[in-house]
Amino acid sequence: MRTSGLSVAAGVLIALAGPALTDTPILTVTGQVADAPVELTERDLKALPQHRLATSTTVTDGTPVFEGFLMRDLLAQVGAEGEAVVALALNDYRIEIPLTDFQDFDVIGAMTMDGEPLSPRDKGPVWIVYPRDDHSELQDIRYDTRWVWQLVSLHVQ
Ligand SMILES: Nc1nc2c(c(=O)[nH]1)N[C@H]1C(S)=C(S)[C@@H](COP(=O)(O)O)O[C@H]1N2
Ligand SMILES: [Mo]
Repeated sequence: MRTSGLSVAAGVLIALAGPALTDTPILTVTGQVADAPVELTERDLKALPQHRLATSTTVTDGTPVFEGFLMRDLLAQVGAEGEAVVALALNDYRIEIPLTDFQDFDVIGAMTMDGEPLSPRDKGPVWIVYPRDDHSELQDIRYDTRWVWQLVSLHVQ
């Protein structure tokens, strides 16, 4: 059987485009949003403006560079209205975060660290990251607990 040159070329182009952005939902937003529940895929989250942030963390060495969407952009996109979100992680860890955090600081839903996708095995696919090194008030246990990794859902209330 003869392999089509066209399909080989298409395959090479797809390979060069990098890993496929899966259409599996990875983050759910519930509660006080325009049309709950909102299921977001990696593609949806990557379509938001991407923001880069270098910061030390309490769980990594050095100063990794994180990239992802601004939490306020995500919440605006889904029409969130309320006082806080309850962030829930894969391991059932949950914590309430006041929405003012996302207005006052450029908090991101990080999807890459040092250019590598955050995998669900290690803090991914989404890790809430605060610009800790830029604001001394963020270097506090109250904020450390809001750095939820393996984020699964946000409930707006
Ligand atoms: N998914 C998830 N995120 C989490 C936690 C957790 O248990 N699961 N612990 C939180 C707490 S209590 C703190 S202080 C910071 C740092 O956690 P660690 O110092 O226990 O590693 O991450 C936060 N994010
Ligand atoms: Mo903690």
